[in-house]
Formats: sequence, structure tokens, C-alpha cells
Amino acid sequence: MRIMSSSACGAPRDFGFSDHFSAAFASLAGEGEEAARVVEERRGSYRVLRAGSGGSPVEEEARVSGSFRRGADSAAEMPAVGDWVLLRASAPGASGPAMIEAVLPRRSAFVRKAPGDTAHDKVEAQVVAANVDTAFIVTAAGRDWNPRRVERYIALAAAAGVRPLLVLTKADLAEDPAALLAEAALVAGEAAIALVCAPEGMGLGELSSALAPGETVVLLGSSGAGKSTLLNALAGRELAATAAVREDDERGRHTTTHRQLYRLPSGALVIDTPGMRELQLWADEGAVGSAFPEIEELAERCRFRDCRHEDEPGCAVLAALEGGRLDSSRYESWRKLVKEAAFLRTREDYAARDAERRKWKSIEKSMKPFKNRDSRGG
Ligand SMILES: Nc1nc2c(ncn2[C@@H]2O[C@H](COP(=O)(O)OP(=O)(O)OP(=O)(O)O)[C@@H](O)[C@H]2O)c(=O)[nH]1
Ligand SMILES: [Mg+2]
Ligand SMILES: [Zn+2]
Repeated sequence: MRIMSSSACGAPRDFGFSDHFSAAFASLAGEGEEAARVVEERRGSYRVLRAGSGGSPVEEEARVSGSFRRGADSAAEMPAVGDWVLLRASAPGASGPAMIEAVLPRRSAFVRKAPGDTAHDKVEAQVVAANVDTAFIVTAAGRDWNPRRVERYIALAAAAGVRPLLVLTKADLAEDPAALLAEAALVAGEAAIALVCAPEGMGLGELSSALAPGETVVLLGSSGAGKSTLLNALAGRELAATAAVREDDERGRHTTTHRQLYRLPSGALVIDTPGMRELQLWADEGAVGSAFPEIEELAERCRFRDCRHEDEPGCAVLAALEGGRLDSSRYESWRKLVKEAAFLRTREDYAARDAERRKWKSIEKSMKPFKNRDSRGG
């Protein structure tokens, strides 16, 4: 096992290689394996960044090794942008990509339900970004504004163990910025809110607390919300392509097509992502609850500890709702998301059990030849 010297650590540190990962690396890395961070992913092919010989960062192509692929039980275990991985360089003189042998334990993972998955018996998690400190929930003033979608993102962030920050873009298009901010405050829960106009550099200072050197931020939001424009404004140069939204409905054109991690001159790391077409919840009821702190606070005063806030006597949530102290659309939204999370949990249990069953089946199968030989007494 090789422990990285502090000089070799220079480049990984610049990419968020904190003590957490350095400890994991020290205990897990095998001979000839280096730590590298996944900076780009396109359909099973990765680009990773590692420390070069002189300590300067080297970016290269990588693939997962055969043994890694065979050992992975689900899509969520595959490397994702932001992951720290154990990398084995291609043999000296040999061409071909380096091999990813393992993913270091994640500190956080932004997970969503894989899109287009309507089968009743299968639910797959997809890791959108790993080892993220803050999620910028990017939403534009105008027709992109959708408080219900923001609540979903905030629940997802809570489930990921990631701090959410609501970024309202296109401030110049807001008819009534004060009203927009007030509406945002209603759904932001404990998340901070920033109103920005990236092309003019307005409001960017409010994001600086999340952009300290070595901190990782992921940009999430629908296509055309202005994620890549924000990235470029923060970087001070054009790192990612942007394109005008459609005139008729203000929707984006899915300009960004893959997830990629960039390093800002300030030393912060920003993951730009493609706009999501559908945002399905991958959160438990606890994470949903934390997106609705006002309901959680009221719930403490319900008569029954396991109150569902539906029709129970002495329910403080229902009382606040009737008294107009709790916004009814917030209550409805909370109910909907809790139901969704509960439904997903039953599906998830099923999927987990099914995966386990299949695993044992294949182990049994591979043991059969030996068993048969035994029974023949050979
Ligand atoms: N008026 C105005 N336009 C903006 C602002 N920010 C971004 N835009 C424009 O919005 C359009 C879409 O911006 P992008 O940055 O490409 O959006 P995106 O979120 O990256 O979209 P995808 O990559 O498709 O997910 C571009 O034409 C930007 O110039 C803003 O603050 N004000
Ligand atoms: Mg983009
Ligand atoms: Zn109650």
C-alpha cells in the first residue's frame, strides 16, 4: 500500500481530496492504485483527474475494470461525477484507458429515480453527483418558476445529505422580484435564497459562502434555467456552452448533455448537469419532512406522537391549516410527497429483496458443477 506524500497530494487536494478521502484511500488502496476524481461521465466512459508526477493535475480517460463491473449490484454503485476512485494506470507502454478499481465511500450522493422507469417491479437509483457539499437549485424567474418542483429538489437534497441553496436566476426578467422572493421563502425551508442575474454578475456574491476552495457544488434545475450561464459567470470565462430558450414556452434546448466537474479560479468545484426532464423523488419520509420544517415544528404539538395529520383529534397541523397559519398548498404538497416516499419505500424493499434473490441464484448456479461432481463422488 502506498500513502500519498503531501507533495503528491497537491493536485487531489485542489480537487476536494479532504482528510475523509485521504483516510479512506490509505486504508483501501492496493499496490499501484492512485486516487483520482471523476470529472466527466458519458455513457460508461469516464474522465478522471489525478496527481501527475510533479504534482500537477493530469486528466485522462478511464473505464471501470471487469472485476469492478461484476461486483457492482446496481447502477448506483457505478462511479459518478464527483466520486473519488482508485485508479490503476494502463501498463507502461500499453495504450488504452486507466482502470477504475473501486469507488471510495461517498460523503454524500445526489440520487434520483432513474427516468423513464415505469415498470411496476423495478426501481433504480441513479447517482447524479457524488461528494457534493451544496446543491444550487437553479430556477429562473418567469415560466420556469415552480414552487412544487423546488420542494422536490429540497427533499432530494435532504436525502442526499447535501445543503440546498435556492438560486433564482434571470432576476432581470422578474416582474416583481420582491413577490418572487416572498414566494420562494415559503418553499425554501431552511435553504438560503439568492436572486441573481448571471450575465450581469448581479447577486453572485451571495453564493460565495458555498464556493470556498475545495468545496463542491452541483447545479440542478430544468433545461434553460441558466445553470451553465451561472457556471461561466462564476468562472469568469466560457467553460460550458449555453443556448437561448425557446421563444414560445421559455423551455431550454437541453444544451448541456453530460455531467461535468469544473474547477473555478477561486478553487471551488462546480458540477454542471443537463436539465432534468422529470424529477422523481428518491427520498424517505424523513427527508421529505425536513423540506417542510414548519410542518415538523407544528407536529411536535400533535396529541399523538405518530399523528399522520390527516384526521386525528388534537392534530396541531390540521388546526394550523384551519386557522390559516399553515399554507394549504404547502400542506397538500407535503402530503403528496410523503405518500410518494412511502410508496417508493415499499418498491425499494421489493427491489432490494429481488436483487438479493438474483444474486444468490447466480451464486448457486456457479456452484452447481462442484455440487454435481460431489454427488457423483468425484
Ligand atoms: N435574461 C437573462 N437570460 C439569462 C440569464 N441567465 C441565463 N440566461 C439565458 O438563458 C438561456 C439558457 O441558459 P443556459 O445556461 O444554457 O441554461 P442551462 O440551465 O444550462 O440549460 P441546459 O444546459 O439545457 O440544462 C441562455 O440564452 C442564457 O443566456 C439571466 O440572468 N437573464
Ligand atoms: Mg447547461
Ligand atoms: Zn398531527
